Amino acid sequence: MIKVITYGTYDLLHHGHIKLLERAKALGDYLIVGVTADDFDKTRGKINVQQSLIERIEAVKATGLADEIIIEEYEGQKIDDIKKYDVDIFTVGSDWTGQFDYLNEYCEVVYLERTKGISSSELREEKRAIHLGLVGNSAFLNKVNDESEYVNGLQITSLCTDNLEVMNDHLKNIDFITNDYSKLLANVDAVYIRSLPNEHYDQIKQALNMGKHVLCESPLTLDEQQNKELFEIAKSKNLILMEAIKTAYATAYRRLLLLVKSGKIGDVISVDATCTSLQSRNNDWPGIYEWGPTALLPVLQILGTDCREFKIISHINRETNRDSFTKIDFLYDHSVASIKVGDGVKSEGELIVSGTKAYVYVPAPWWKTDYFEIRYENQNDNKRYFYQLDGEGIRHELVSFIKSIENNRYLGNIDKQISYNISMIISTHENESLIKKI
Ligand code: C2G
Repeated sequence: MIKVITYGTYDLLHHGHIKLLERAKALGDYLIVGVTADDFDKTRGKINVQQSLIERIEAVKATGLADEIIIEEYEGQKIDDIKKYDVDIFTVGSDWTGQFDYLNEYCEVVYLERTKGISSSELREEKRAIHLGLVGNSAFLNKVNDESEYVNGLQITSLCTDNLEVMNDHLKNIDFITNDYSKLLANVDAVYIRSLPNEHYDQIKQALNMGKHVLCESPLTLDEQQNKELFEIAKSKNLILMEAIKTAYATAYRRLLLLVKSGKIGDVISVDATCTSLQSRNNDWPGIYEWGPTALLPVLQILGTDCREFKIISHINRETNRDSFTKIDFLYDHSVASIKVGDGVKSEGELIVSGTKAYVYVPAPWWKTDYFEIRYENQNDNKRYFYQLDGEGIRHELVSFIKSIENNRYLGNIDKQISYNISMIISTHENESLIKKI
């Protein structure tokens, strides 16, 4: 019996895939199809896959062409599988010609002509792309525009800014540039807002009232009630309002949250997050805006939004009269937390989650990490985790926003309660009588 094996994502199964499977089957007597796992696809840069692994497996099964279906989960698995299943022939489409010649050491390698004129990514693009407008004066918009290139179903068509000189040529060449926010809104399906936090509420509200979906940098508002009001408006209009904190979309950060919540380190007693920088150019806004939401994220996502009390201490820069360093200590029923954020002060940007069995250590810059450790009393038990992160999480955040719009339901990684809490804590910082100054 000649055993053949082939692999693929098989997203939105189409006739190109089926013709490949038919010809693969014809090469032997028994066909094994390896369908790629979501994580493996992400690791190899396929971040726009529309269907779940189960849906993709079911679609391949329904063709009746596969005698066996396995899941491809890691780099190099093909060699393991060829040995494990005693495979005679490995085959794949000609778009991969040469990429798998190394498998000749284990079995025959056959590249089958790829079917022209059809691909999963074209099918994903076929749905009219969502037209996104960028709003703000920060050079960060250049990064968002560049990251959008990796996202199927999204097209950045417009820019609303008063600061064109910080935008790169790529951004300067988009279809529509204005400094009139209403004109931009008339031109797009959705907006990404990275303006000053005290502008967010009005800009989000105006966008929602014009029927536009909103992705806005955190804090969404400087007032908890306004935050709740905006989510109510979005809900009533069946629109997506999503808070942008790119860390929430970094795979390593997501995985460490899941491990902590699964009890891997025992009961969590303390969460300590530090984020600092010297290079922020926003000298006209409080330092806590720069890093506060990011540093708050693990505290609120691990310990919750119902702390008993919290205390804010800020170092005020006498020249700029703005906070260059803020420490917030939290007291929960059975745990504590502390964040240190500096915009004008440098410190070690690490995240430590302390537990009764072990602790999570994320080295600086933890907020865009691809790596973390779980450390035990006996160092031999320490475990290290690595999850590739391309684009600091921005492209994954954009994919999540687009998928939420396409599926007409919120699929983001930051729940509303967290968003409310960030606004509440930041607004407390605004109230000078409630904070201590050094
Ligand atoms: N294919 C084809 N014609 C197309 C599209 C795809 O012959 N128009 C083939 C691909 O060459 C591949 C299989 O169908 O052999 C599945 O394609 P994808 O789902 O796009 O997956 P891909 O990432 O190309 O799979 O490690 C090997 C990869 O997993 C191959």
